[in-house]
Amino acid sequence: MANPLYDTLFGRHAGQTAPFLHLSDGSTLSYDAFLRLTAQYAHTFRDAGLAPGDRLAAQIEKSPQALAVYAACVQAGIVFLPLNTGYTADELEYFVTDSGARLLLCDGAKADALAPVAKSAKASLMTLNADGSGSLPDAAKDQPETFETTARGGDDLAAFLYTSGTTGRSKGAMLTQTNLLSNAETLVDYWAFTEKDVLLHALPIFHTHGLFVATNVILLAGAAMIFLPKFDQDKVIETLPRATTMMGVPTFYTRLLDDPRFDRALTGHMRLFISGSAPLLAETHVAFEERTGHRILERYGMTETNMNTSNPYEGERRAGTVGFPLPGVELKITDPDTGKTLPQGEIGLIEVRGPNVFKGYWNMPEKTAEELRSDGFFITGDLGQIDDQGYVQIVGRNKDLIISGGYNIYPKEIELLLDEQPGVLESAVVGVPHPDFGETVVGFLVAQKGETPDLAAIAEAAGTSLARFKHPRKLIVLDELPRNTMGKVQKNILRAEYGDLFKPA
Ligand code: MCA
Ligand code: AMP
Repeated sequence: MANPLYDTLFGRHAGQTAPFLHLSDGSTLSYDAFLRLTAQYAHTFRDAGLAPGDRLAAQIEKSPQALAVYAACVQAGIVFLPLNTGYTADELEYFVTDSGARLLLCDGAKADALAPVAKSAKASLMTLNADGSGSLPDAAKDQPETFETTARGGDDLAAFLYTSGTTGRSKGAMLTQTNLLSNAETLVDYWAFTEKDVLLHALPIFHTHGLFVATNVILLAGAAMIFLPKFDQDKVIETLPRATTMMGVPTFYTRLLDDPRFDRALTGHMRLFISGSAPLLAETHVAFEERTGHRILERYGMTETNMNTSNPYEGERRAGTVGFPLPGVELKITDPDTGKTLPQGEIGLIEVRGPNVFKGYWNMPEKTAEELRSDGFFITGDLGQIDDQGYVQIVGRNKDLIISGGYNIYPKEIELLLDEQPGVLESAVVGVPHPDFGETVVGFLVAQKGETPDLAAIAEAAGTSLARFKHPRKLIVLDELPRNTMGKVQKNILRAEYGDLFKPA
């Protein structure tokens, strides 16, 4: 095939009038209409000077047009780099510069703020608004509705997704056509998706979960999506009767369980609920089954690897586990110090190998070598064990990471900002349990001698440089940080001591 990812996910739907997207305003977009728009965008990008292999960075709201940008990149061989819509201009500058993006696509409302970012990165700037208007659609509207698909191989890059590092800079995970396609093929099969499915899609489309897991699976199955701009409880409950399946982060399911309208009658027709991106508490799994009769299917993945494991579709879905390694994915538990495989049942680092595992970090050969072994095994940084029946359980993380509502937050990034604030000597950022987000961010500060840090000013400083979801939900001044004899801050003590901060009364 000339371009395996495009041909398999998109191209083969050409001419199909079956619905691809059901939209919030009640309208429907067919596969054919979507692909015609895709071709127009592909022409526009090519006319803007983007060649195969160039990067296109996009910080755009979720819309059918935004999905067509992804499809157009695949069709024209451009590497798609989607960015969280919550990122500030400060955060964006790094991604655009580091990736060497040739084009930055943003919402019109952000164009003024991002023009200097594009300029300093020598990228051109185009806009695409949530309602489908903007300079991209203007330039695309008279373009031809077919495009000669650019030839690509399985090893060519399809996307960059940035993932933060425990220390230092974010890393651009390079994902190939084969990474994405092999995982979509496995998941369609494993979760029994067919063209009859209608997926309720309320996830953002700038991460693996909403873009590659949800969207690629639907495209490959030739199914349809109810495409909501975001997770809106009322809209989810209103549209659920027309869906057959839903994918979400645990926060989606805890929010739905808090709603009395979410009951057996509303969900009885559903085929499957899938959860991932963050741990689903066993109690949520149990409460969900009691309420609806459905057992949520939990799976486990990463930006660098797509999906690695899944509970079975037919067999027992076991609460508190992420199921079995997917077909084609090898998984082993290793000793964090020696790298040796541990006996079954012991806790160690989860390592995975397979066609799903990324190619490496963009321009970071040392980081790549630290995490991706020469034999192809990727060291996930998650701690886990395998039970006697083969179910994988994630028991912790060997990386300093907070997952809030499915978004990853690296404490180091926030600590660096807090440390710079007037009156602050040092800081430690930890995640504590949160009833809605699973975990949330708390910042601990030690004042410089004789100083009283202005907490309101610090919160404001966080506001201008960090995306809202990373902001500490509480700042607490301590006399000193707990440290072990080696001088290392003992975050586990802070987590234990302040674990009840957000516990419902
Ligand atoms: C929004 N806010 C958040 C978060 N989301 N704060 C902390 N953590 C969050 N995740 C902020 C909002 O800006 C707002 O700020 C306030 O919190 C509450 O707003 P709310 O309306 O409740 O937020 P929301 O719009 O409902 O968003 C919550 C959400 C959303 C629906 C859980 O975060 C979401 O869709 N998360 C999914 C993330 C995801 O797709 N992750 C997959 C990563 P203010 O109070 O100032 O108004 S891919 C991955 O992890 C791997 C590969 C995998 O395995 O899938
Ligand atoms: P990211 O790099 O943003 O894609 O986040 C990947 C991380 O999310 C993994 O390394 C895990 O720590 C976490 N994760 C994903 N799915 C699950 C799950 N089902 N249970 C627990 N943690 C998960």
